[in-house]
Amino acid sequence: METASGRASWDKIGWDDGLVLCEILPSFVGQIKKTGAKIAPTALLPRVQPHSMLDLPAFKELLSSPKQIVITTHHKPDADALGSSLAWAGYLKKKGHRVHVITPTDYPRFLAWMHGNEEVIVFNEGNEQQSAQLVREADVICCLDFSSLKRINELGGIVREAKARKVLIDHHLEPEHFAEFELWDIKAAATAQLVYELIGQLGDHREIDVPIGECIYAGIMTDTGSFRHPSTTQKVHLISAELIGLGVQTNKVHRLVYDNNTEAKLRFLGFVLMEKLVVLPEFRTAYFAIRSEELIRYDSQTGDTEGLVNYALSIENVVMAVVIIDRTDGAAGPSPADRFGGPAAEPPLRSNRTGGPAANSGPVGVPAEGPSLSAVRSVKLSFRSSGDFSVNDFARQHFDGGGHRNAAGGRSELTLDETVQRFLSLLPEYREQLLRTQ
Ligand SMILES: [Mn+2]
Repeated sequence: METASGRASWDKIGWDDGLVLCEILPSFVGQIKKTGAKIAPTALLPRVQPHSMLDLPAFKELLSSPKQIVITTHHKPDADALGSSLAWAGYLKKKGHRVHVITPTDYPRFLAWMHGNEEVIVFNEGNEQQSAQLVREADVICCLDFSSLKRINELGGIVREAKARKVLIDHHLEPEHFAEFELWDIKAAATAQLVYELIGQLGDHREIDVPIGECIYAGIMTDTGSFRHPSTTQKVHLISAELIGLGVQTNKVHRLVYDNNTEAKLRFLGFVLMEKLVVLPEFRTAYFAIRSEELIRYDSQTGDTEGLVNYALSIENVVMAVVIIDRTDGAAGPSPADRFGGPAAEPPLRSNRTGGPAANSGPVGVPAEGPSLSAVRSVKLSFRSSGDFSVNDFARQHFDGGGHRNAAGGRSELTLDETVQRFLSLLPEYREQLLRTQ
């Protein structure tokens, strides 16, 4: 990943974001705490331009008359991706624009409360033609919370070719620079923070109402790991305070996002922690290996396996954690984003974004309908590490993946059992490295 110039090539980022700042930095911080070294966490990130500012007068001019606007965000949107998109959409609609939000894929059901959710067009749920037409006809396309067009799957090529003026609003590393208007700041805690600030810079702070504010708050809350990651600056708290002042009920947003588990998801978590967790103290490693029939048995939905790997990494003395999931993908095979997809290693089961608890779920144990004849067997791996042990190197060398030093994804075309055997057979080679990891 490191190039000769010492600059990292981040082109293999494939896992769902927010994590760049949220899940990697804490491990740096852990490292800093342990060594007592006084290094700013950002000093450990690759040297990149920290931000690019929008040409505000030109941008104001662009939005000075009603436009057809498409907003899109990354594969398997998280709360910041969807929240920033819907907040920006809510604002643009108030300003008289015609706005469509298109997501490349579905997203977790705990985001369905967001204002504007019911109008979201999910590209890969049979809306490919409609989406392509909207993108082709748009005057302006806003790309939020991702920095490379491959993060939006097939939609990427359509956006690239579209005649529209393109706008990037993002906080991830190394943007592809495909947009004429870039508001990019890796120091921003969330894209939702950038949206909040941009609306203010456009002189429209008063347009931020409670529904828009709730979406912004959700993005900031989740991307900062509930205000605990190092990205949680004074500014983040000040913005949150202003949102509270506007009438956003932060406890309500927190509850909607975090206290909205299905019974099946919790039982799945219980099952996995009880039955599937394997701890290998001799390698300071812990892993879960999950069968596709287990996902079906617990009616696993998009987002349900998110964060699982962190339970394994939270074990005292463990420095490498892995979730290995047998998933059967659709005929098209894994998407480019999935290919390196860490936390997004979910089974391609039914969409559930509009469902209330179990609203569109069949009884537990009933397999999801979907492509099975042409399905491609594939096993996904999601890696986390702490300290200087690089799961990026590990995943790249052995599991056709990569990502970042402390968070990476990978894949295997072997069966689940064979993949586990292969993983275990690699550990002795890394034993010394794992043992000396700080
Ligand atoms: Mn984000």
